[in-house]
Amino acid sequence: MPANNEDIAQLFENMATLLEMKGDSVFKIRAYQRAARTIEHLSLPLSQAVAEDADLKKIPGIGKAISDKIQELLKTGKVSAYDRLVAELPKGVLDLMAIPGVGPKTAMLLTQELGLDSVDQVEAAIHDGRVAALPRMGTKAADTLLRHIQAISLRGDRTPIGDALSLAEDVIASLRAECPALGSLFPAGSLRRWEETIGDIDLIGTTSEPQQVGQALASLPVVREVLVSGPKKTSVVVEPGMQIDLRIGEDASFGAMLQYFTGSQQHNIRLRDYANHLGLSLNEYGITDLNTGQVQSFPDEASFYARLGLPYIPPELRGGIWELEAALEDRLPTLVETKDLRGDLHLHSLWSDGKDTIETMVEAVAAQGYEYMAMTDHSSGRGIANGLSNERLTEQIQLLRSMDGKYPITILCGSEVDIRADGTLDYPDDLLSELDVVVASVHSAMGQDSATMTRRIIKAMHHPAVTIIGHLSTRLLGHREPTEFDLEQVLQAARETGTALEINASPERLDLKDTHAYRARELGVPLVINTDSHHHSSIANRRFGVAVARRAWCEPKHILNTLPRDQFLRFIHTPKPERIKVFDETLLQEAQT
Ligand code: DGT
Ligand code: CA
Ligand code: CA
Ligand code: ZN
Repeated sequence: MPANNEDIAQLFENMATLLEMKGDSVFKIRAYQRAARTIEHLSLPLSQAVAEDADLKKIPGIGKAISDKIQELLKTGKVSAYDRLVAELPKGVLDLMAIPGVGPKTAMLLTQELGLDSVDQVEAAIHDGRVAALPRMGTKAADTLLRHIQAISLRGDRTPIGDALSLAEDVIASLRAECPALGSLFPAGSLRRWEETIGDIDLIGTTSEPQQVGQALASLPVVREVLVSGPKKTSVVVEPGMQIDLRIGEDASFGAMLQYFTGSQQHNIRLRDYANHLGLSLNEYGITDLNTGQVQSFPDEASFYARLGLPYIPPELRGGIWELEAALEDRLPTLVETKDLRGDLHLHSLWSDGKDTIETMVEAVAAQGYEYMAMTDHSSGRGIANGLSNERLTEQIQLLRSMDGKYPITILCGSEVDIRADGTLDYPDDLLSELDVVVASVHSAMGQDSATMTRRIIKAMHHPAVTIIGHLSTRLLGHREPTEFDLEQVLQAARETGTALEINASPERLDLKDTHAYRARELGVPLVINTDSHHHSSIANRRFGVAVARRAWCEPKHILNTLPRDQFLRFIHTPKPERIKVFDETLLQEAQT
C-alpha cells in the first residue's frame, strides 16, 4: 500500500518537530508545517497525483524540496532526510510532545537527562521527584506537567460534531436564560467551521457583565471542573469530558475576535502573512496599520475581511489551503444552503427499522417545504431487521401510489437495497424497475479488501435501477472505520454510469466525508444530501449534510436534490447513463443565468 495523505502529512509534521528540536531555521520548520496542513486537507490522493506525473509544486504550500520528498516516499517507501533526523535524536522524543505544553525543548530535556521515552514514564518520574529536580524545571513546572498529563485522559478524544453541537447549543441556551446582559454569543473554532470532530468548544460573546456570564458557565450542572476563570476567559470541562472555552469581548471589535478564534490556525497564518505584505498586522482586537500604529476595530467579520480587500470567506472554507487564493481571484463559490434543498431521498418508516409511520414521515418532510421525497425502507437482506420482502415491498408501493396526490409533496417509491457481497442487489430486477428511486448501500461484508469492495460498488452502479449509492464508506464516526475502496475508481464509475452519491447527513455517519465530496464535485459526480431519517425529528440533521457539502465547496448546482421537482423527475426518468446529461444541463443553465 502506498502512503496515504494522512501518513505523508504526519511525516512532515514530525519532520518540522525534529528540525525544531535541532534548532533549525524557522522558515524551514514553518514550510514543513504548512505542507503538512495542506496535505492533510487535500482531496486528491498524492499517490495518484504522483502516479499521473502531476506537478506537485502547483499545490500552494508545496515547493521543490517537499515535492521531491513526497516522490521519494511514494517511490521508495521512505525519506532519507527524515530517517537521518530520527537517528540523530533520542528515542521517544516525539511521543512526549503529545503532552500539551511540552515543546521540543522540554521533550529533549526529559529524554536526554532522564532517558524517558513514554508519557507513562514521565508521569512516574514526576511522582518520584526526578522531573522537578531537572535544571529549569522545579516543583511548580512539574506539577503543571502532571495536570496536563492527567487532562489528556480526562478529556479523552475528539468528539463527533453532532454531540459537540448539541452540547454547545444547550450551553448557549442556558447562558441566555441566566444572563439577560448577554449580547452576541456564537460558537467559533472547529465547531463553526463544521469540522467532523471537535477538540474543544470555543464560544465567543459580548456582554456588559463579563463576570456574571463566566460565573454562569462555571456553575452549570454539567461542569465537572473549572480550568480558568477570569473576566475575559472562562474554561471548563463538562460531562462527558469536553472542554469549553468562553471568551468575552467588546461589541465594537467583535468581528476581529470572532474571526481570530474561528481559525483555522492555518487560515489565520496565511491571512496574517498576506496582511503583513499590505503593511497591516492582525490580532483578536483588530487590524493595526504598521506605519502609523493605529488599530482599527471591526464589529463584524465582513468589514474585517473587507479591510484586507477580500470578500467574506465562509467559515467552512477556512481550511487554509485554497480559500485565500480563491478570494483574491474572486472565485469563491456561492455555497449551497439548507434552504436550497427541495427533497429528501432516503427515509425509513415503521415498515422496516424506522420509528414513525409513513404518514408521520410524509407530513414531517412536507412541513420542511420540500417538493418531493422518497420512502426507502430496507430490503430483506442480511444485517437489517425487518427488511421488506418482495411481497411487502409490492404492498408498500401500492400504498405509496395511493397516498401520492393527497399531500402537498410528491411521494416517490423507493428502497434502500442491500448491495450483497458480490455486488448483486437484494430484489429481482422486475421489482426494482417499479421503483422511482433506489438507494443501494453496503450493510454487510464490510471487511472486504479494497479491490473486492471497489468491484462490488461499481457493479451496483452499473445496475440500471440504482439511482444513488448510500453512505459509501459505511463508517460510524468514532465507532466503525470506513471500508476500504479505491475512491478514484468509484467516482469515475459514478460519473460514467450517471449514479449519484449520497452525502448522508446523519451526524453519526457524515458519509461521503468532506474531502471525498470535494473530489466527487471536481469530477462532476451528482451529489445528494439525504438525512437517512429513522424518526421524523431527524430531518433536522440535514444541516450536517449541508455543512459537508459546503466544506466540499459545493454550490446548489452540484447537489441533485436542489433541483426543482420537474427537473428532478426528468433526471430519474431518463435512463442511465444518459441521465448524467440532465444533470450537466442544469449545471450549464445555472452557469448561464
Ligand atoms: P479543535 O478545538 O482542535 O477542534 O480545533 P480549533 O480550530 O477549534 O482550535 P482551538 O480550539 O485550539 O483554537 C480555536 C481557534 O483559535 C483556532 O482555530 C485558531 C485560533 N487561534 C489563533 N491563534 C492561535 C494559536 O496560537 N494557537 C491556537 N491553538 N489557536 C489559535
Ligand atoms: Ca476548539
Ligand atoms: Ca479552544
Ligand atoms: Zn438508510
